[in-house]
Amino acid sequence: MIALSCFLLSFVCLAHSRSYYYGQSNGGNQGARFCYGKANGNYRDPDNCYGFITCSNSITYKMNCPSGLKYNERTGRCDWPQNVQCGRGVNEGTGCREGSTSYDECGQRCICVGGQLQNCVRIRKEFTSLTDAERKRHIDTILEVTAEGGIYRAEYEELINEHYELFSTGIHEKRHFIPWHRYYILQYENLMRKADCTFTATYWDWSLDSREPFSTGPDNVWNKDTGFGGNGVGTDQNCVLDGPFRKGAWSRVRPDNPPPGPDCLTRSFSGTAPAEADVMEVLNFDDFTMFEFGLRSTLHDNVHCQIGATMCTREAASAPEFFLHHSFIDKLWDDWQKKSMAHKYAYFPMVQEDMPGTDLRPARLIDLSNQPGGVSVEYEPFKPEEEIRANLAGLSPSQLRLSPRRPFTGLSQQAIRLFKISAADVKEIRVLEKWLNPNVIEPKN
Ligand SMILES: [Cu+2]
Repeated sequence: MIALSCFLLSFVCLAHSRSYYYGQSNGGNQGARFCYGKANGNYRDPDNCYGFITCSNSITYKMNCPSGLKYNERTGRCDWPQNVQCGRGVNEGTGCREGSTSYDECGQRCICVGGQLQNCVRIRKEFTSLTDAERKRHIDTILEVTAEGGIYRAEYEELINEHYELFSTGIHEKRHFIPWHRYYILQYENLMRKADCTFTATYWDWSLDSREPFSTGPDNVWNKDTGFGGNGVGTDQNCVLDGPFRKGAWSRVRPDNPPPGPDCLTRSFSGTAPAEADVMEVLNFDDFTMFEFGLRSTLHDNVHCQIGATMCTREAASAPEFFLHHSFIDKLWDDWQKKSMAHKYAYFPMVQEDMPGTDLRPARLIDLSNQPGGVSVEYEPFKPEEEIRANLAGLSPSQLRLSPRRPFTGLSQQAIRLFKISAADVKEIRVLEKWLNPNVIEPKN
């Protein structure tokens, strides 16, 4: 009722709304100087749809609309929200309760500070925890950005080929592997957000004991209707023939002078991914070198080549599922980092060498809440995974070793060749595999 009468008598109400000088610039280019050189009158607040800025004799006043109304630039008055187009990137948050958690229009989780949404965080979720509508939007954005002839295609190609070019320059070795790929996921996410600012990278937890990693059921990543499509078809060079990235419907990025192989996205599922208990055992290593080695070889390298085909070549990043897999690997680093400050800042501050293809030291990527560009990221825990972890959490290392788990398939020869793993490292990997699971399955190829 108050809002309605205010709407009808907006200028009367405006006289009652809170107003104050802009203090320090709050990160935008406005601030106390917003009104310098401007004619007296009302202006759109670049940071806030629920208010506006009044300039009077070059003095800046920030004004709030009556509760629930937004400032309509066209009429110069506060108006019903449905009549107002609030520009992208504009903070819609005023009206938020001080200290409360709110989401901005790009889906970032923010804190309300002084009527503004601040400390906004991108929340990366497990792909299968998304609703069907969210899955569709996620994949539609990927399709839009990757579309041949689309406005983002050139930038996308450049990003994908970067991984191909840099493949053997250290980005798959201890000193750069996890931070470089953390940065790479961020570049991918930033590109997708140009098409849809609500996009965040999603991860795929392949370790769920309750689910076959390569099933194509409606819950799974590999579903043709709500996911990334299924396995490649052997009689057609392992091309993927269903789902959004199927042959004929989607164009995979190839490098200049591509190595022999089909242009379609290919997959060749084989073996079984490590189980949740195996993942927990790797997370339980407190020594960075052991943790990183287990994460990179037994979890990362292995699953790359279990998806197989495109994902088991230097062109792996051209497979859309590359970012699902790497986001999970990145989440596992984050899980490990959360164990203590010593874990968080382990090893990388000592690497005095820029990451290949960047002018950033690996240490710049350590803090997920302060990524390059001031981006803050969090991985949302995945419920089924959390439950298993909670069940296993109370176990001592020896009890954990005895806890039942699905046997996984060991590292394949293809993976050993792709990642140029030395004979000495292969020996260590075999020991680790046996230690994680005495029933480790011998890989076929
Ligand atoms: Cu890689």
